[in-house]
Amino acid sequence: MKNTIVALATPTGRSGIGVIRLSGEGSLEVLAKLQGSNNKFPLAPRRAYLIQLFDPESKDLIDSAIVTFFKSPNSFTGDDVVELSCHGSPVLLRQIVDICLSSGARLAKPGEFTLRALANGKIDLAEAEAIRDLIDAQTKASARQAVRQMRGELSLRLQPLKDELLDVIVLLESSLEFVEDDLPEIQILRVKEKLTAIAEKTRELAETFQAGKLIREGLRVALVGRPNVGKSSLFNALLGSERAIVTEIPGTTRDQLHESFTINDVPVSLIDTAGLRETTDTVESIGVERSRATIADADLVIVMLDASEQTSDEDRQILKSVKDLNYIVALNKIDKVPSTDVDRMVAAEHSSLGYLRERITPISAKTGEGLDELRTAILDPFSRGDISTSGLLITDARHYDLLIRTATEIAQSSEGLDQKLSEEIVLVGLHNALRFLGEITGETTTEDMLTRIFSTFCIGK
Ligand SMILES: Nc1nc2c(ncn2[C@@H]2O[C@H](COP(=O)(O)OP(=O)(O)OP(=O)(O)O)[C@@H](O)[C@H]2O)c(=O)[nH]1
Ligand SMILES: [Mg+2]
Repeated sequence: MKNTIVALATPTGRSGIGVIRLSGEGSLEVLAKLQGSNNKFPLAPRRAYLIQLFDPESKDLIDSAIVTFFKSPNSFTGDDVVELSCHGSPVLLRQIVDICLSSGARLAKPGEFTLRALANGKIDLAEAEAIRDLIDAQTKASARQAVRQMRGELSLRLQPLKDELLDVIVLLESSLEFVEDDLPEIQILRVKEKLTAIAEKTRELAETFQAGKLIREGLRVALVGRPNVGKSSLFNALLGSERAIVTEIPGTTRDQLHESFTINDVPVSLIDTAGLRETTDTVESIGVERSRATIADADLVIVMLDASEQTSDEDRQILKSVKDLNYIVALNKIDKVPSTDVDRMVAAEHSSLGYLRERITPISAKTGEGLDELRTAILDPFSRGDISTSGLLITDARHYDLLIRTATEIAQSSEGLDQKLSEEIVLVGLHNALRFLGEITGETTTEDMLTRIFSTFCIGK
């Protein structure tokens, strides 16, 4: 019984139904306590029953719930599992969880249901992480990636790499054991070829992390510029709602506004900042100070200039302050000036500041002109022009790191063969590589590592 865990599987708060999940050998016993004297029939696994739940102390009826029993090992965790779909009242759900606790279950730790599934061999580590990622996904694209990984696609992709690596290891090991002399040159060449191919495939998979990270974590983009250039107008235009206050008075935005939207499946968190200028107004100056901090934190800064006015010292000051950061320039209000002037201005800015022409995007926050180009320009520095989100992507920094380490170990081993290092030394690197690949799926993951990974789960998963 001590190993029976319970948790609310749905979010706290009022809802139509709230699901409480029990896992462990005592799950049915806990359920029996909730049924009280009505506990007459044995539950057949995987069938839904409408069951009345009672407070074991007062014997009061507290709810009617739909109850499903999953018999070990045919459950998510591999244990006996009972799921109670109760009415979604926070008070009621709390009461039922409390009854489960006083009936011998204990509260599940974060991710403990998934950890049990892992421990019982129902899923591997990459699949467990995918469950977390699916639940945390912010966009359809990242949910799609998580589902692919959850269904074992990543593990499947890694298997042939592991098999091929193991082949090479076996070959080298046996030559150590049985061959008197060194491996013949022709065989060394074959081994090297194989290693190069494995390293290349590993690196290829690792490189999808660039797109994977983008769709999972998204970008923090800060809008800056001197007062009144139209930052809040652009903020609203990109969001498609009148979220920020826009007026012709400079210094309108004093506090920061954050909103999120997506560009090509990439979640973008956009921050409208107070205009950057020296000011004696206390409130505005705090806003300006915050803007500076936000800029330092952003993945990308959009510096906005006003095409209907001469570029001022203030503009230059702002451009100077971002010169070491990742930034693009939006030249706003082009609806107010003839297009030849816009071209002239872009060319002038380009030559005077020496930044790339592609970094200046002429737009009108008012008419919407140039906004598509701006969206492209926002992703450009991160995607090198091309992100394909259709294949399987590496979305987890842990996996990326392990793949890169695998590829590096293999490359070094292959060089070792060139330098005629002994097979023993070469083998050390290859064994490391195999271990790194194993860590992705959890075959060779240490207890510490598991604890760290599962601390990123929340309770009830
Ligand atoms: N014609 C034209 N007017 C614009 C455009 N974008 C903004 N404006 C006007 O410029 C003025 C300032 O716009 P805001 O969006 O409030 O400017 P801001 O940069 O947020 O200003 P602060 O918050 O004061 O720093 C408003 O009157 C807007 O209507 C544009 O593309 N074309
Ligand atoms: Mg504003």
